[in-house]
Amino acid sequence: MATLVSPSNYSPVEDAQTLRTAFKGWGSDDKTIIAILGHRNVHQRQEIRKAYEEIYEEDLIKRLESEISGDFEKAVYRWMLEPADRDAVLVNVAIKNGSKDLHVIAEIACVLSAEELLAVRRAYHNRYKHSLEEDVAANTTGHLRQLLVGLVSTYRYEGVEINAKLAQTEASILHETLKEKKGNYEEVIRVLATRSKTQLVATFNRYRDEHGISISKKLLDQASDDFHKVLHTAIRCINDPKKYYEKVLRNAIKKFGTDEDGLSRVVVTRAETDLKDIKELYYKRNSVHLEDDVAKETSGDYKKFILTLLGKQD
Ligand SMILES: [Ca+2]
Repeated sequence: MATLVSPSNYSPVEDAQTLRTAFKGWGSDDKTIIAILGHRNVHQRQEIRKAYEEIYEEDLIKRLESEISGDFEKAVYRWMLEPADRDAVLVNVAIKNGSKDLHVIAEIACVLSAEELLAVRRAYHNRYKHSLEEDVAANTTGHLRQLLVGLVSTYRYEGVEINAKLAQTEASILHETLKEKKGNYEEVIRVLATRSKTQLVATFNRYRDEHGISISKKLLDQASDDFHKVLHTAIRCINDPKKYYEKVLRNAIKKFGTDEDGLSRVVVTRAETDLKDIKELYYKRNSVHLEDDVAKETSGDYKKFILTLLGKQD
């Protein structure tokens, strides 16, 4: 379930006018910006953007970028984009950041449905005039490249059928490869980049039943290089995306100085889908409400905006 609270009654023209007033003069009225944009769903935000452009002949997103700054600006910018376009931006930033962010590419490729991932690839073409696959390939090498290109290029079957025999065979392929640590990576990549998620979850369950440890825990022990880190992320995102996101939030908040990029990414991308469930998982795991931890670790307009997307009523 979503955390976003948006009204059924709203006027894109009035919102555009109120925003324009909030931009007037030196600085901007950030409280008003948050009160409006933090309470509008993806369709409403696009309508406001359109109305604003028609009335003022100015791109609302560009204006926002010039009015606000820092983590607040970054989060609002991402929030204003349509989901596929936003993911294209997130993947592009991750490609540029390289090693420390490659897991974000795997996250987006493995959480999205086949159609959603296809939409991200289209959005990426429009925005960057390259294919996502070629940019990923140009910035990585070896097995890591094969794995990432495989994950972003896939169009997975989404049926619920499970082939138990295949799950058994492929669980042993995973086991053998991870055991050797220099084994048959092509086979592991083939399995992860082509099978349906339902089939893969059956394979991961089979692995756990046979070896008494989940494959993601097993990988954690050896997730020392980029290849294994990306593999770990891919498996966790296919297995249980909400649990994965809970961990991303936990790490972002617990990190000294807070990882605002990680925090914003999860909140902005999940606020309209399953952030409420992720929040509940967070509470179960940490015995603290996510809002309380976020309030403690962030400040200013950024804090207000993130808390608004988390569904906190002012
Ligand atoms: Ca201004």
